Amino acid sequence: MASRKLLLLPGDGIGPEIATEAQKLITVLNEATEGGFEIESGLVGGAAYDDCGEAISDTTMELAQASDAVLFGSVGGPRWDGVPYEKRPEAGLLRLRKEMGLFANLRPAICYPALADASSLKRHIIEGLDILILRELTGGVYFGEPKEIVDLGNGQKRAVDTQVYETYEIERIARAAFELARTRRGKVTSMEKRNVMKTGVFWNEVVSRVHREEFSDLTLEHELADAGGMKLVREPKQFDVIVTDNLFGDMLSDIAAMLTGSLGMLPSASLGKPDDASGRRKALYEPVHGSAPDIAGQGIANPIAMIASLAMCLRYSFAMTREAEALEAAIADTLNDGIRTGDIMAEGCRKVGTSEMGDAVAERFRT
Ligand code: GGG
Repeated sequence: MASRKLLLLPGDGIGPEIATEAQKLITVLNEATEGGFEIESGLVGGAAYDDCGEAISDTTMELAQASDAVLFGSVGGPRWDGVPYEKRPEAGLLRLRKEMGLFANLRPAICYPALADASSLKRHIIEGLDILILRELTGGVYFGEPKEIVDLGNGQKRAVDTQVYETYEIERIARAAFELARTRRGKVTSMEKRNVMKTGVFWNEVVSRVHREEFSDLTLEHELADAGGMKLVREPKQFDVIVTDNLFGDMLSDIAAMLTGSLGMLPSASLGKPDDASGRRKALYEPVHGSAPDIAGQGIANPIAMIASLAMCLRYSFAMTREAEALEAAIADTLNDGIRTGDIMAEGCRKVGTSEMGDAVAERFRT
C-alpha cells in the first residue's frame, strides 16, 4: 500500500512541543501498520514569518495541497504583535483553511471519565458529556470584505469587519451537521443571532429549509447564540450537534472545552468537500487551543488535544477507525492511570510534563 502523506506544521509557542508528541504516536503507527505514514514538515505562523516574511510560504501551501492531511500545532504570540495584519501568524492558518476549502470544522467536546470528578479539578466538568460543535470555517466575519481600519481624517478612525454568508456556504455546513447527527443522537441545534443580524435571519432560513427538504427525520432546534451559550454551560447534555458560524463556533467551542476539564483536551478536524471522483477530501487536524505563549518552552503543555487530533485524522482522512479508537482508548487509559499534565492535575494523580504524557499514551497505544 502507498504511504500516507502527512504535512506537519508545528507553528509557534507550544505547537512544536505538542507536535513532537504526535510524531511519537505516528512512529508507533508506522511500526504496526502496512504502508505507514510519510511526514514532511513546514513552517507556519510566526515561525514562517521570521523565516520568509509571510505567515505561510507558497511552497508550504503547495505541500499542504498535495498532502493527504495536514497536522497543525498552533500559531501566534506576543512576539509578533507588531507584524502587519496581513502577515500576522494567524493569517497562515486562515490561508490554509480558505485555499484548501476546509469549510467544516468538527470540534468534539468529550469528557473523559477520569476527569469527570469536578471536585478534584475544582471546575464545572460534565460527566458523560459528548457533544459536537460544527463551526463554519471559511466564511463569515473572518473573511468578509470590507475588512479595514479607515482614518476619517478628524482624529477618528473606523474599524470594519463584514459578516457575509451565501446560500451554498450555509447549505453545505447544514448538510454536514445533519449527516454527522445521523451517526450520533439525531439532533442538530443551529445557533445564530437572527434578532439583530441579517446573516442570522438568512442562516436560520437556509438551515431550516435543508432540514425540511432533506433531513426531516432528524430533530432541528434553533437558539440565539448568546442564549445557546448560556444553555451550553447550564445544561450541556441537551445538545448533540451544534452548528454555527465561524465566530460563534470559535467562542462556543472554547466554552465547551471547559466542560471537559481543559482547553488542552479538545481536538478538531477541518474538512473540505469530498472530491467527486476519488472521494478524497482535503483536511487539517489541530488542537482547538492556541500557542499558549505563557507556558511555551517549559515542557508542561498538555499534548492530548494534539494526539486526539491525530486520532481524528486516522478516522476521517484514512478510515482507520480501529486505530483511531485504539488511540483514544490509550488516552483514556493514561488518564485512568492518574497521569496528568498541570492543566488537568488532580489530587492523588501523578503530574507529568509534555514529553512524559506523550510517552505514556504511546506506551499504552503500542500494547
Ligand atoms: N491550534 C489553533 C490555533 O493555533 N489557533 C490560533 C488562532 O487564533 N486561531 C484562530 C481561529 O482558530 O480562528
